[in-house]
Amino acid sequence: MDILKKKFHEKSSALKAEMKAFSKEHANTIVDQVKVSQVFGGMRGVKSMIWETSQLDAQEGIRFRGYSIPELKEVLPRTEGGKEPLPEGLFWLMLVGEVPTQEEVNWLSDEWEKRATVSDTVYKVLDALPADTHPMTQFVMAITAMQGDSVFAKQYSEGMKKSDYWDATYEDAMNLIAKLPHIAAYIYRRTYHDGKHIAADTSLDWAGNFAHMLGNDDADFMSLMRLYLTIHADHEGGNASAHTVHLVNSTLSDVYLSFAGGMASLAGPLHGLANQEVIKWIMEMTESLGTTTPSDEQVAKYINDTLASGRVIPGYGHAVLRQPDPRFTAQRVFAEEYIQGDDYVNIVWQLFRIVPDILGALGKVKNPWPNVDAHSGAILVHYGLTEYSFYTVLFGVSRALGVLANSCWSRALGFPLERPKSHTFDKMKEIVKSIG
Ligand code: HAX
Repeated sequence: MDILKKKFHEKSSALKAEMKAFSKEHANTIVDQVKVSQVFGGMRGVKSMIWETSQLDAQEGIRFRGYSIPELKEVLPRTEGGKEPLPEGLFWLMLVGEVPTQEEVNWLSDEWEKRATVSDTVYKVLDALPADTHPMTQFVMAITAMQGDSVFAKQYSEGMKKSDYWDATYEDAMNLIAKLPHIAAYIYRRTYHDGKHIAADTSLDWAGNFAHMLGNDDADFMSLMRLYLTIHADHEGGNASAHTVHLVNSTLSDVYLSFAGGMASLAGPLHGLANQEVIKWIMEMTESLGTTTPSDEQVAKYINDTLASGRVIPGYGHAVLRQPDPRFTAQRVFAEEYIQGDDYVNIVWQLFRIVPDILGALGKVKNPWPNVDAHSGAILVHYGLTEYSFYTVLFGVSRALGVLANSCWSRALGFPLERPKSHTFDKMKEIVKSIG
């Protein structure tokens, strides 16, 4: 058994026993009450799930196993001389709740490299698609096409015991994470670079090699990828992509099918697709204004025109957060350190000064502040990754770390099939009337 799997087994076995006793002892304790507004309002805030790897606070933002993003940047291992954390370290932290050593992170980089071979059939599936197929559609199809490799599905069909589910899920999660950068880079190169693929550089870490296979060996771009793939990894369990993976996986669908479902969810413009929408909207603005250095008045008018046309301002607002997203701030800090005098980056900061007051004045937007997607596009464009239809795939590669660590936990803890209750409107009226 490998070192991470052994550690995970020890930790999860102990927690399973503790949770079992806790949920038995407190089975009837009420932790939440659901209002009609929540039933009709997308279940906002309903407490109904255990998610060990991260916790979101409306004011403070995300903490991964108790660590904020600035703290992660301090404690997680980096490459030699590097300033950004390695996503391998975050996966280790999320999976076993301990900050790994440099040696452990190096082991994980090597382990993922060993598991990274993607079968030719998957590439053939991608090659059969029209080149203009949206990269997220390609991503979902490639992940689904890999499902035949699932250790869980194979062992289940051979009569696997419940107590072994965690083990097969761990194997699938590790294999899938290892392969994702290869799949994503393949999609990028076939879609935008005439299928001129770039072989992996096995001396690099997971994110560094991803940057290399995308076609950018710039040291700062590699640093960006390490930060990007760390901060997008997890945002507790209720967000649409994480919750989709959790729901699908609760039926004992393996992680390939579950993760494909989650990626379909991430591909929506109210969720992960917002990262492409933000830069698209900014580029449309600069084009329509005829300048990449617009005045505050011009920007404010463009924002108001967007709202008047019945559209949302992409990159702003959040279902849980009520402050600027620390993932936005982390990208801003990166841009301040690495990038000078970039018009698109400056527009992102200009929007940060202007949008919140305008959204706040509408009186209905609960969070007028920027979310994670408000910043990423401008930085990617700075490093030459201008093909914004690809941006949500980058988000998806990162999101695998959190949601697949959670799939391991769900199977180790023996979580049941998820099945909330729905009602017809008539039934809901009846319930409300009976309560009075
Ligand atoms: N621009 C204009 N109107 C907005 C808005 C925005 N950025 N954010 C919220 N609103 C509107 C809502 O559309 C809603 O209007 P109606 O009552 O007319 O339907 C009203 O304000 C109340 O919404 P809310 O309670 O503040 O927000 P929700 O929890 O319902 O929705 C969203 C949260 C993120 C979906 C929303 O803020 C939004 O559409 N933002 C723009 C898209 C975006 O950036 N999405 C990415 C979110 C982060 C993420 O998941 N990244 O992957």
